[in-house]
Amino acid sequence: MQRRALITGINSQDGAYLARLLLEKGYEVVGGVRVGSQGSLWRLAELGIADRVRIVPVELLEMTNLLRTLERVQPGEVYHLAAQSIVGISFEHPVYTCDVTALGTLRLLEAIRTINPKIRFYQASSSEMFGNSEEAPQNEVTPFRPRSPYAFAKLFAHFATVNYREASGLFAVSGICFNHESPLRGEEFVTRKITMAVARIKAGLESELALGNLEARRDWGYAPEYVEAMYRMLQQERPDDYVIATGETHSVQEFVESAFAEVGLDWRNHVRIDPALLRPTDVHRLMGDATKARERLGWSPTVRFRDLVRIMVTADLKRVVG
Ligand code: NDP
Ligand code: GDR
Repeated sequence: MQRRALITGINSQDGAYLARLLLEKGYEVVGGVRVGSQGSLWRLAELGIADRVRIVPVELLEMTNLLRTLERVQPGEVYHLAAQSIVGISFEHPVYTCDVTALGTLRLLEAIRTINPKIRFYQASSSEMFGNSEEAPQNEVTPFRPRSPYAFAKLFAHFATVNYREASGLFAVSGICFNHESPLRGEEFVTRKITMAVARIKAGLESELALGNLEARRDWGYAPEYVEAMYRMLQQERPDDYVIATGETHSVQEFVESAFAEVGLDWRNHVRIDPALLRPTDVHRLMGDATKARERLGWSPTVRFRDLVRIMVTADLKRVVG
């Protein structure tokens, strides 16, 4: 029988790559889009799969909608990617962020327990939960020190997932993913903001890029590889939690330098620091240890930092210049 997966947040970067992966594996893919979504299905269209995904309404703020959707779709697997995922915005909208990202996950877990506790559940947890960790690299047993409403909302969702696994016996896994990027990354996030600006500056359409904290360090991987790990987590015999990361850390400034260098420009002539883009509390340095994923899931990343920058700059140049 054909396997059926429901992806919440099908409009997301990860939703698009995961949908493509699952279609390649022969799944029927059902994608959740929230009511009044501001996004569109452009990412699915760009991957050429928009007409192969069935779209259903998924609104994390609405419990009855989640119950009805699960009842109608009857998925074997739920990949829960939908969230208010923009860290900076979460400081301005902490209650909304927690309603969507923390309580939304709890509503979905509760809906699964009610409709069909056999459904396998993937929670999109985040390296932001580590915050300013004193340990590096961070792995599955590193203590969490969240530094934003987004991070503490994700921490709630993470522990809800763990508890539904332990208390209700759900096959519920939490993938603690470090930053992963691609040409489908939203421009709200720093990497894509940079590569899009580099392309536009190279094309002579603009000359300046305003950024906040250049010193923050992140462990940046390539999104198509990360969705493979999500899939593998749900195919295991037993549910568990996994860190997904490259093990390398680079500063925002290094990303800027590399991206401008790709097109033969000196970043110092174009980048301006805008204090309004600094966060009240930021995470200084993240670097993940994905040993468990390598050993148990057979997962390890191949796209490294320079490759990632090149892939993203090349794609944005093509978009802008043609
Ligand atoms: P995006 O930011 O690209 O997309 C978030 C998705 O959530 C969008 O489809 C959005 O819909 C949807 N959404 C927002 N609010 C609601 C709501 N109330 N009800 C239903 N859907 C809603 O996500 P990414 O692809 O970057 O990430 C996927 C998931 O993984 C997110 O949960 C993110 O927090 C998490 N994560 C991401 C990492 C990364 O580096 N990319 C790393 C670690 C975790 P709309 O289009 O309508 O806005
Ligand atoms: P992050 O990603 O907060 O790690 O969350 P983001 O790209 O937004 O920021 C990374 C670092 O860059 C600094 N920065 C800027 N960030 C943005 N967005 N815009 C700027 O102009 C800018 N200038 C500097 C930030 O201060 C920060 O230190 C992402 C999201 O996908 C989350 O949903 C996910 O959980 C984590 O990655 C892992």
